[in-house]
Amino acid sequence: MTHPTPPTPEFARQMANAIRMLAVDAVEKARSGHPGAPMGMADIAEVLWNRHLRHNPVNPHWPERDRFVLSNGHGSMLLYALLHLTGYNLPMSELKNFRQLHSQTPGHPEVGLTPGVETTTGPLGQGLANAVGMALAEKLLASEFNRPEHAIVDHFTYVFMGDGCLMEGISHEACSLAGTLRLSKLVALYDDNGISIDGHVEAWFTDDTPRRFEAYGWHVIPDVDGHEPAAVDAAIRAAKAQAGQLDGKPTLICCKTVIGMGSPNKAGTHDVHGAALGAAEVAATREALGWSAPPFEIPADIATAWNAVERGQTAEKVWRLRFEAYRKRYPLEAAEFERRMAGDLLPALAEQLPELLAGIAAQRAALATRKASQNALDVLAPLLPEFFGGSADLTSSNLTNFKGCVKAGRDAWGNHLSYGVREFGMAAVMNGIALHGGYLPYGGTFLTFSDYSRNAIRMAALMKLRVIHVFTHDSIGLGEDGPTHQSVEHIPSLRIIPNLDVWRPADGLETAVAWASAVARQGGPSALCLSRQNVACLTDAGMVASIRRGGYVLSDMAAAQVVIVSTGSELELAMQAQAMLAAEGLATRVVSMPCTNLFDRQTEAYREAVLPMSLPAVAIEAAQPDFWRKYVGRSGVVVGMAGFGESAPARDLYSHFGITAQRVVEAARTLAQRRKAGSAGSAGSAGSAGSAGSAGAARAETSVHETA
Ligand SMILES: Cc1ncc(C[n+]2csc(CCOP(=O)(O)OP(=O)(O)O)c2C)c(N)n1
Repeated sequence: MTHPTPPTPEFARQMANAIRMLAVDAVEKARSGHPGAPMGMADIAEVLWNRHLRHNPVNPHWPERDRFVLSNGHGSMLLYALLHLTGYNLPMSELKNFRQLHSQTPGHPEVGLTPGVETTTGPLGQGLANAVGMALAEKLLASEFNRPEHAIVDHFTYVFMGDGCLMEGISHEACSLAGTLRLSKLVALYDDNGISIDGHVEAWFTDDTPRRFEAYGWHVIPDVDGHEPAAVDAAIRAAKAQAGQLDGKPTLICCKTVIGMGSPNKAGTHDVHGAALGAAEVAATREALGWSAPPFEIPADIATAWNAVERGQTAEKVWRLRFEAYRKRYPLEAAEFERRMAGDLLPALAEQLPELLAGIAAQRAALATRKASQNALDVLAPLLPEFFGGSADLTSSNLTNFKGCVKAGRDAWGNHLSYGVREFGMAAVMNGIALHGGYLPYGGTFLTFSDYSRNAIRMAALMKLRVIHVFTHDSIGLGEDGPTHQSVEHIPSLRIIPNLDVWRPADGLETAVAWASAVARQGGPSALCLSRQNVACLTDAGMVASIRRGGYVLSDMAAAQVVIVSTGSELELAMQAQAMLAAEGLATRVVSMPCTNLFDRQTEAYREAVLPMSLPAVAIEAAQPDFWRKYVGRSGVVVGMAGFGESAPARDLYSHFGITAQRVVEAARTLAQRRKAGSAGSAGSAGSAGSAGSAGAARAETSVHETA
């Protein structure tokens, strides 16, 4: 969508000034925000958005649009100004409402909230990694769906970024991968203004960025004057030319800019990075830019020049014609492309799932849940052509590959990628893939290293992305690798990320249901925490519906006195404890809780039916214990890990740390005795207080039962 007639240099400057003044005035009105980056990048933005970016403001979801990512998300007013000016449904009233409650112009861009925002940015470096994921998705889709003379997928991903994004380690992970994979339709424009929050960056950031990116295998265009539209335009053209080359590379355009360009007294200083200019400086800026329009008013000729609605509609129409020609020739592929971009699942998956799960349940094998996960993948993958799996260099440990999967590489389409040892990069790239559409990304690493990727997991949850994390080696049960690799706090700490479903399945069927639920979940990510070691088979085909509720009664006894709650590899300890207690004459109920987040979304009546307030409870999980207080109460008992693990065989570690059926038995005994004493007391004093009252009395006491 190259603009038919590029504006004159003077008019181009005025178009850029429209961005500058919208940013200045919005930040001034909000008394907070970041005017510096929008003012400094306004000229670059004019060239990219006005002359190159192929987008349709009235259909922000057009699949063939170029993607644009503002990785330096603090410069959000740059994006809001562009969206408003080019004709997205973002009226001036929203710009006036910058950073206010429920506005469409939050402090940092948020996908799903503002039309035209492709990803939520703000945590520096991640937008860049998202862009790598988008460019990867584009490349994969193109090789999967394009046919000779029918290029229905052929668009660019552009990303703006500042010094902050490049200082962040994730930029290394993502850009190194992008270079290796030769993502030649990725174009990064670096706002090289030499300023970050603490001041001039020479004291903390002296990388030779062009050489760094050359070493990654990028095409680098150094020393572009970011205030010289012709130079920026030439650089973008050169970047786009890469796409047509056999050995094309991603492009980095290094633009020298002045932060806060246009502000006579603050340009080039860190004062303009993240604070309103102040009334006097705003007036001086207006004067210096020759901008006489009042705040939030755009002169008609400039507004008209910016408006991209007609061009966008034409571009989409041209593509739709191309797509219809493709449909005529390749009707199945066209339908599949539409389904994939819509994110719908194949109807056959839902139809065949019950039978597939029954087949898995019938196997009744004692397997590590990581292996059960691979088995589930083998079964599900033929019905999920959108699967795009991977691992951060642990494929043979995470078992994220499946029968018939194809290794993705630089020159070849595939549906399983070795991301290399780049956990954070992998997680943020997966977010970019999900945002682009067309694939359902999942990736594996050891659960302990979820800390490396944590902020990208959080961003997936915030963005409501369907991304699946496969976290294996989920406890001391991994054994000899020792405490560096043994998760203790990770499961509970992941559970508290809003909108993340954390599964810790106990056996093959629970693992398969976890996969099916994660795949069907449209509004957020899931994490599957899986064992390295073998676990017993405890469920049967009749339990599928229960497992789907996240928590359920696995084994009940008449007149149960105590509930034993557990997850994952410890569920068999709970079952052993139940048998041992039964032998003593103490009846218990075992509750399996593979996904607490999902259980919490069930009705109160269901939750009460599974975990009655009237019964004392013991929880057992080889993890930090505090999380379980919300289910067992203050008077309940949690058998868990209070500190780090040790290096030893798993069996020795379980007994050393007291993660044993015996501990559960002791705890249950104590609770049952207390309950008995409590109900005798309450019956004596209150007559008909009943079991709920006695449970209340039992829960008033605290019994902490943790391992040393
Ligand atoms: C991961 C992360 N760390 C810290 C911040 C806070 N922060 C916002 S902007 C910024 C400085 C960025 O400098 P630069 O990219 O050069 O932006 P400019 O000053 O050019 O606007 C920092 C540290 C953040 N948003 N994300």
